[in-house]
Amino acid sequence: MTGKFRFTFGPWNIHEGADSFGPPVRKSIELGEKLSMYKKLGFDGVQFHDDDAVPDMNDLTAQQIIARAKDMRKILEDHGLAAEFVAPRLWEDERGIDGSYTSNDAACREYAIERSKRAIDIANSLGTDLLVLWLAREGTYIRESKDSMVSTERIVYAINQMQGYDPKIRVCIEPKPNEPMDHAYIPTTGHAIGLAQLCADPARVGVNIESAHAILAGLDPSDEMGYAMSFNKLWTVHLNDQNGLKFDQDKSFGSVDIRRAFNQVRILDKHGYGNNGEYVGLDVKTMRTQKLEVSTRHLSNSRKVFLRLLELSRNGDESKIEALISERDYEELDMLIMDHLLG
Ligand code: XUL
Ligand code: MN
Repeated sequence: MTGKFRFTFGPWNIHEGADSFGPPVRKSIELGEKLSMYKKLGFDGVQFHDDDAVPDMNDLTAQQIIARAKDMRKILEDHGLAAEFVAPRLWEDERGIDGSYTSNDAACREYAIERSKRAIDIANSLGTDLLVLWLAREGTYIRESKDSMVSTERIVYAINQMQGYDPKIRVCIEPKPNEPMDHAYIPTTGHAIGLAQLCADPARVGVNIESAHAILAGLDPSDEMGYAMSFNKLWTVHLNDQNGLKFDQDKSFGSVDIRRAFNQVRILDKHGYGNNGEYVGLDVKTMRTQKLEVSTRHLSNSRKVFLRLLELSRNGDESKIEALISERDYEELDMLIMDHLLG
């Protein structure tokens, strides 16, 4: 338990508050202004969608995209920030309506792979080898619309194309069981790690575990993290919280279940997460009710909660814990943890 943690978030985590039922409620903040907030909020790195870094990239040539990404790298350096990863945003384009890599339309599948290659170019230009794939629409609303075996093969094919395009790129799948789709094809960490074994270079496929996504799958995020770490495949995380099985809430870390958050911090710290350069990423959204002036508080709050839980985790009475485990006195262990968390 020695690691020092570095934190990241994506610019989409400072947002205007629009939801499925209502318009934006806060004015947009330009990327440049957002970047100037990172250090003040306690963050060292930026998570990017490809078009966060290079807007309107579908209208640009590959060379123009690389040039603009290099300009962005300079801006990051001026702010003392690093790029953690780039994620191709495939789900907003009309060619992604029925999925991207698993679309039934070959031209749409081809677009998705080409766009992913451009995202790899952006990652290289920004100085990161990490590509996150949130497989947003790779799933179905009705079972009969796609074949799950063919879809699995198509996702593998797409990842193989990326691995062939860049022999260094690491592809990091962010599993999520539903939303926007009824059922997604890669809903859990286990699915992502299983899929890695089918790829051309399994060692370059890992996972990004989002707390809320694991909870939506009915799973415990800390167990998912431990599972991924046992394969050396936890390359980033999206810490947040989620109040039960409903829409993806992206609530501040620990704001629903502090003990569940404690266990995520504990498993990460216990097994040296961060020692190979992994960042602690957040994927949190402020409440729609919040005024502009305080619409970044969820970020600094989540980081603060992580660090306070880290202190609690490191100050735990480990020998007492060990003794209670060996006596199989889990009721007392339960109370020991509760006392520790309640202070
Ligand atoms: C979607 C989600 C995304 C990814 C990045 O639920 O979590 O924000 O993290 O594309
Ligand atoms: Mn996420």
